[in-house]
Amino acid sequence: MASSGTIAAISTALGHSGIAVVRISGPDAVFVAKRLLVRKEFPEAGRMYLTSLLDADGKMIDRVLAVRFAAPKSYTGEDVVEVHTHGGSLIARTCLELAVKNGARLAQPGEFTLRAFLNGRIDLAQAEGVLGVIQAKSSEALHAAARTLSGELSRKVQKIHDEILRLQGNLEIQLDFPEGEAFVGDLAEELQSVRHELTELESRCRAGMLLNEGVRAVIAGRPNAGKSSLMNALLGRNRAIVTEIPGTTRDIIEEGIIIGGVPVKLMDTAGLREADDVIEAEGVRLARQAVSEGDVCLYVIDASCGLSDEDEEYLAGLAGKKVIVVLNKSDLPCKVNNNNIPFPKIHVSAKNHTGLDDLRNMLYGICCDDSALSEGLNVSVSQLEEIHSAREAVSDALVSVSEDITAGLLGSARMCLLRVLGVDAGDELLDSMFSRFCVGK
Ligand SMILES: Nc1nc2c(ncn2[C@@H]2O[C@H](COP(=O)(O)OP(=O)(O)OP(=O)(O)O)[C@@H](O)[C@H]2O)c(=O)[nH]1
Ligand SMILES: [Mg+2]
Repeated sequence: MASSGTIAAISTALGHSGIAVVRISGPDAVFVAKRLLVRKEFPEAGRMYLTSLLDADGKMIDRVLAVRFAAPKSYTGEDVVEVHTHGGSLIARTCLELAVKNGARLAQPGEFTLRAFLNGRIDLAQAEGVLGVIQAKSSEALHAAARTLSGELSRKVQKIHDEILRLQGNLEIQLDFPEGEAFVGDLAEELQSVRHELTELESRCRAGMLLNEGVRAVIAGRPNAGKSSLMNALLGRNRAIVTEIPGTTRDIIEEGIIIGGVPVKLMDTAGLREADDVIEAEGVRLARQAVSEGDVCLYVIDASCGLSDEDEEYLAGLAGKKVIVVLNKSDLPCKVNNNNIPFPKIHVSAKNHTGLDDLRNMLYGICCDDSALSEGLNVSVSQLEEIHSAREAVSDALVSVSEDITAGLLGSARMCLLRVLGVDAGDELLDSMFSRFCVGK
């Protein structure tokens, strides 16, 4: 993923707003900016100057603030000029067009952050933190991303890497000079401590992943059990249609809620039954698919009718999955014998909104309770896989039968950790990483 020349983009969201920021970065950033602005000099880097933005005919179109950051002390590590126009997509777009007319080119998604990485301002772990901060859906997720952005993950990874390097170095000296001094310290003990650090790091990263990705909770059950009513009650608004006619919901309806900082995607589905109607039958197929792909199933039963044979049959097919059986309509007399149900169960009334807090707590306990949540670190899926592989390699090293195999395993553990930081990252990895960013970041 090569990146050269001077790039420009609108770094704020388009639309009516107080201000909009157009960012220009690269060797000609100052030259380009001078062509658009009345002010022709920026004597002091990092200082904002009030000036005017001129259109192609030299007519003033906005009063703006401009600031220059001199390489290497800028976000990208290059010369950067930011022009802060008044909000409104036309002004910002015109400013961007003028920058392009005067020598800049439009930036690709994430290209400013890519340059920050290529110029050594941040490593790949921190770049993931940048993305995490932008995309955070809860304050817990924001804290996890900020920890990664500030370099906490990078420092931890680097420290473990250096420890492994030292152990590998000692082992290799021993292999090369067997008659020399024996290994200083207990290798097994040191490897166990490294594995412990990697285990702890992996669980913090998994917690960070949970805060970002969240869980998919699929609401399923027989027609008329009250699935859509439960969806609406959990959301606190009437999103899904509720009627007394069985087979009301056809398509899957998705909405997000946050429980304890973890985003939970609720999915209301069509009632499970043998349907003659083609549309309903398709809805039932989608419902079954959603349950099998979801992280947890909230299986709703109309407790005032009792547990049907179909319910029992369906629940039996869910063995091994995370399931909460929601005994709905608890405002009416209950006809369910609780002993027949092989999953955690809870009484609620979607109509009267009772039992919902207990349901949320149970959902959190089953899917989101992670002691590392408050220490979560933001990572990408591939970075988490690398940390996991590093841990596996160290575990294998602990039981390896020969010293050169141990040294080789420690070498691969180190490579995994270096890839988390983006050392020697190839174009493919950088492409997949930075294409997830928005334009202007
Ligand atoms: N008494 C009582 N009635 C409820 C409760 N929850 C839902 N109902 C009623 O049960 C009927 C069906 O509710 P829905 O939420 O549409 O049921 P559903 O499971 O989504 O049904 P389908 O979409 O047809 O599969 C409606 O008449 C609701 O008012 C409850 O807690 N108590
Ligand atoms: Mg429904």
